[in-house]
Amino acid sequence: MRIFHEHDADEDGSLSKKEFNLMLKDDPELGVMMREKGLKAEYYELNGQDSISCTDYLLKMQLNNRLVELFRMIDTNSNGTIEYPEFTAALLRDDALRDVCLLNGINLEIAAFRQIDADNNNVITIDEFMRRMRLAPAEKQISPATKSS
Ligand SMILES: [Ca+2]
Ligand SMILES: [Ca+2]
Repeated sequence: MRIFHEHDADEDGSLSKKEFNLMLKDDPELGVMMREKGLKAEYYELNGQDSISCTDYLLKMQLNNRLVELFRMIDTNSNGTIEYPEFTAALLRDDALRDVCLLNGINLEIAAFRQIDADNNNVITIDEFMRRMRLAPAEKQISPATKSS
């Protein structure tokens, strides 16, 4: 990830928000690549971090790869959005979506679809999906037993 290091002015292995945005500006293709992986600069900002390390960034790209794969798997008619029937079908079909929902604190008992469909227009876009899903199985397993409340 050479471009990452090129923008790491103080060479501490991480980029500040400013450096990160400069990197995106300097390399529009990187932005396109991130976009393809459902990763927007805003997601990085939403982390509330002051800087991001190269490792973290690559991990995030990987995590997003998995989420984008999942999104495409749910979107069975490949129109780029998840409609309600696709969502319910995916929940019934296999555990992947169920696991991801539970991992991200989505209550499957109460209108799970609406919890992801942020603007309530009855379709889930990749943006809404990525904003809501911060964790993917195998990246970080949260044991339900650790939550006491
Ligand atoms: Ca669809
Ligand atoms: Ca929506």
